[in-house]
Amino acid sequence: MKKNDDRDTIGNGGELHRRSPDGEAPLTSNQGVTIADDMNSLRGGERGPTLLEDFLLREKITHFDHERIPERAVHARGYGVHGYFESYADHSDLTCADFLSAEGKKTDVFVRFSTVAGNKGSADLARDVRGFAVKFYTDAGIFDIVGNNIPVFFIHDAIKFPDLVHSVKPEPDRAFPQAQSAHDTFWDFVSLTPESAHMLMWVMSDRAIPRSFRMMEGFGVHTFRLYTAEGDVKFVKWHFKPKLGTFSVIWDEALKINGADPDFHRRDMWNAIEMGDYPEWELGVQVFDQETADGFDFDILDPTKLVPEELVPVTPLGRMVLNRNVDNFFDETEQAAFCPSHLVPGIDFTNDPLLQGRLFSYLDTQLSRLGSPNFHELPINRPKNGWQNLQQGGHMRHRVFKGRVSYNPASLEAYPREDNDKGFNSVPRPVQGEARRIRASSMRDHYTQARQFWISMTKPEQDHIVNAFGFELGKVETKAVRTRMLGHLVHVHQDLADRVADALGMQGQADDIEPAAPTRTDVEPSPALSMHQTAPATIEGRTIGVLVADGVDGKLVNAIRDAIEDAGAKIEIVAPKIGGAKTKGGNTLDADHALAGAPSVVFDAVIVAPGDKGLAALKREAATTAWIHDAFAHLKVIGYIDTARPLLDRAGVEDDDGVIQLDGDAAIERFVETAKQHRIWAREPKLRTPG
Ligand code: HDE
Repeated sequence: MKKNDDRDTIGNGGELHRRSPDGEAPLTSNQGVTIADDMNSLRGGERGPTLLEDFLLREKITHFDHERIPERAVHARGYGVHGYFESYADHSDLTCADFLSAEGKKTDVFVRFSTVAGNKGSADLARDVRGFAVKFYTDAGIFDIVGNNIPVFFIHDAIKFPDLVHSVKPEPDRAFPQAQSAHDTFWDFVSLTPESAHMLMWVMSDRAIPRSFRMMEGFGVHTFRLYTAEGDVKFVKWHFKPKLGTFSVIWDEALKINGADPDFHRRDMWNAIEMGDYPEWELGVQVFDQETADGFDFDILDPTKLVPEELVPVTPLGRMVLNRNVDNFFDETEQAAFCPSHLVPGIDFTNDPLLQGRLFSYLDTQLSRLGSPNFHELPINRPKNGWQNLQQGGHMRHRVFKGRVSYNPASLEAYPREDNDKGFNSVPRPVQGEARRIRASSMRDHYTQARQFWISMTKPEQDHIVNAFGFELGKVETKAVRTRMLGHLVHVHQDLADRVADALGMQGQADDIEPAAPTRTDVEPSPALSMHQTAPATIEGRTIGVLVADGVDGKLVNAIRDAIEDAGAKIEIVAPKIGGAKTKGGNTLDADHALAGAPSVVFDAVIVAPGDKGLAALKREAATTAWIHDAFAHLKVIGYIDTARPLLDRAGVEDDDGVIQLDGDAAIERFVETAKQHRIWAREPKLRTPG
């Protein structure tokens, strides 16, 4: 796929400039003065001092000095892409939101995926929640869903957010660890904040180490309202479901990917879009009314709770396709300003106390980050349907408004007027009660849904949760924090608590913690929460690494390539050197990677198909053994040719359903079919002691 280079605007009517379209434009200063010499500053004498009068030097350096803006306080590391949303139908029975008003109606979107804790330069595969922020440029104004890939959150109340974030960020005295929750302050905070129990289950699960942004669900988290033109109001939860399914990597793999390719997720997204393999999600809502909400045994305003899909299924509304990379990371992604308060008619908030705080926070943070109340004038933030009002002034005003009137009411000249019919109207709702700092008694049960999450997991998913708690708490130096945390896990599920205690070697040391409300033990498992139980059998969007060396059978590689591409995946060739390998027939097979630069962790499944000539050289490399061993340990499907078997033996590979000798077309087909299982879970107990 070739990028569409004919566009002359950045998304929103901002001009898109090639720096010199015909290669002939002169280099100028910011004031348009042509520059004669951009290599030498103005000096008093050949070896003399630089002169202050050199305005060109000062302009260039000053601009450079101010290149950075404050990174986001949270979600600093992120990656943005453009696309569109297409409504499946006229959904006016549910909402009068314009972008959902007709079948096939398309609305441009800009989506930014992010990690939460790490700084802008941190690695992509940190164990963390992923931000999933979508800006819809609707014909009725900007609508932002600023969500996550996990449907619940750590805390009930916005007032705790700075504390949560301070606790997970690098500790203030030592400034480490970076992008990690595995340290004392985080676990100290959450172990003193019982409402975080449910979220901790998700964060300790493999959901927190996604395989790809393309393979993550997105959730609006809070309950919102949709209303129709007739005033019919419903509650909703937003869901984005990825077409490729929801998949994750394994923790040991995540650690190694961070070293091998800290940009793994952003590279994956960039490459998929450049190849025309556009990521897609279905946007849907769980819809329910007040009466249904009243029947739940949790409060729909509580952001630490989800509505199980078995109780209220997701109604599909449309699809979101991401099909264009940004032209400039800073201008678009870095300057994108998402705010949960960006709402359009047809949608409204609820009293979720976390959401209420967010409605203040995001606008405020944009003022500090982008430095001006005019951030909406930046091309990436500008509503595509236009905007006009009576506000004026402020740093970096772009638009020039004419006329005398910047107030309302006015009679001196025409000016933009309110429209009560089409305009945004809040859903009328009673508000009463005493002003008090109080937590709703309906939000006291912290453990029941955490327990439901645990009992909904498959055995390998449970094992990984135990291992993650073991890893994280194992990094906590303060023993009292570990025992306190174990005390909470007892209320989630005794098995979980026992197994984590065992993983830590701290059996019987859980603190006795009095729960605010007892855990309900009658909840049913919710299979929708399990990635394994909902995984589609597919290798679409995946990358298979093929390790080759001189003497490789070119025909075999072509047959492998065809079979894998037919299944919607791609192969990448790994050779001892980047120059590629000589085939049996004497041609050169180009390599995508040199072995030293592409450990098997960056692939979804692997094939070992060296030629006779290169076999000895491969055998000598420790990297070969590590490549194969890791693929095996990460439960990947391994295809190999007969002569490569000694390499597999040396790497400790034992035969199982996922180790396949490629001795013909049928075997290649079997490789593809087996790879669709994603991992060979049955292999895991042989390789890792579940906690
Ligand atoms: Fe955020 N959050 N948040 N958050 N959040 C920010 O806004 C905040 C919360 C989320 O790609 C900040 O522009 C408060 C929940 C995403 O640009 C900041 C509270 C959810 C992004 C902020 C929360 C999110 C942010 C930092 C508790 C999931 C990245 C920079 C009341 C529903 C958006 C910025 C992007 C970013 C505040 C809790 C999602 C500081 C006060 C819950 C995806 O304003």
